[in-house]
Amino acid sequence: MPIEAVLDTAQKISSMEIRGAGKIGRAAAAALKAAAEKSKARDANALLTELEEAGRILIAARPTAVSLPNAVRFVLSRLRAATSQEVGELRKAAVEAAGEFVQNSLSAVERIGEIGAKRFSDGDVVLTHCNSMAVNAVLRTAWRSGKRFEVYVTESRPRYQGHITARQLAEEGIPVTMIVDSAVRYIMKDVDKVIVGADSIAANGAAVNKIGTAQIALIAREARALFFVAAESYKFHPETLLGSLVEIEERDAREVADPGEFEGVKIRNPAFDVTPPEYIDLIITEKGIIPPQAAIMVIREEFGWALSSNRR
Ligand code: RUB
Repeated sequence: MPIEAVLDTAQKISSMEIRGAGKIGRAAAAALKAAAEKSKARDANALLTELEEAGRILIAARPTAVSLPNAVRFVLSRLRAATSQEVGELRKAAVEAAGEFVQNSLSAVERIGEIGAKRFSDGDVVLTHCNSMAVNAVLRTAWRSGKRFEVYVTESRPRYQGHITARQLAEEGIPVTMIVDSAVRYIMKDVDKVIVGADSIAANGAAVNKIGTAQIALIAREARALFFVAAESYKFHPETLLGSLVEIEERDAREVADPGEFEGVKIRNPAFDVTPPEYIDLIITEKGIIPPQAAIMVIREEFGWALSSNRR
């Protein structure tokens, strides 16, 4: 029986109380840790079965951010690889793996901040979309290192995650201007660099991120502004190497408008879109800066073990 912490985390992920790909992955790892700690399983098999069930519940909470299944995979693979069949040992392995995922993930965000900050200069006009911890780490690190630039932030309808970004950057002292999403092309002539986060990076280097990202990339290309994606390596999607497509979440229409006020009108609410690699100048990962074409190498390096066996 899945424990409270797992159901609670899954609910918070699907309602977006916990949101943003990195946070979703860390929350899933923390929920597995709680599940392992509180489990009453008497043998190793029973514990593994319980945690696999918990993993399935967590993964089903939201479909697009691969950080979620990658976090679950990280913890469960450690259990499956454990040589000991002693339940206490296995529980310990799960708790340690979950803690490690969270720690690695937070360090990756900081490292992306350090690496990405070098790509920003005094006088830059930057634009970002939605709310990404990786992007904020880059801009924060650049600002704290003394670089002076300004940032345009889109509102990011329908959930207005841009409001969060605008407040966070303003708190840091960075000059911020907020615009409606549809003002991007009007503003782009003044913008030097666009930086966004990612929920998934496909094997061909395409970046899946908040709805609207792909059209911002198109506009940036037209205006010859650089387009950067900041993404930890657990945002790279292993199954895309084997032909799977990244599932794009369609959320409740009521996030867009009250359907009751629009009789005879269908309302759609796709939450993410896909920016093709041709529109991406570089991807900033914690391992370094790569062109989108190198995504396949990251996937092979990070997840080759999972792809070449059935220990997923
Ligand atoms: C959030 C979003 C973010 C990425 C990266 O979408 O698209 O750009 O998740 O964020 P939502 P981070 O608000 O629907 O979850 O860098 O924090 O992982």
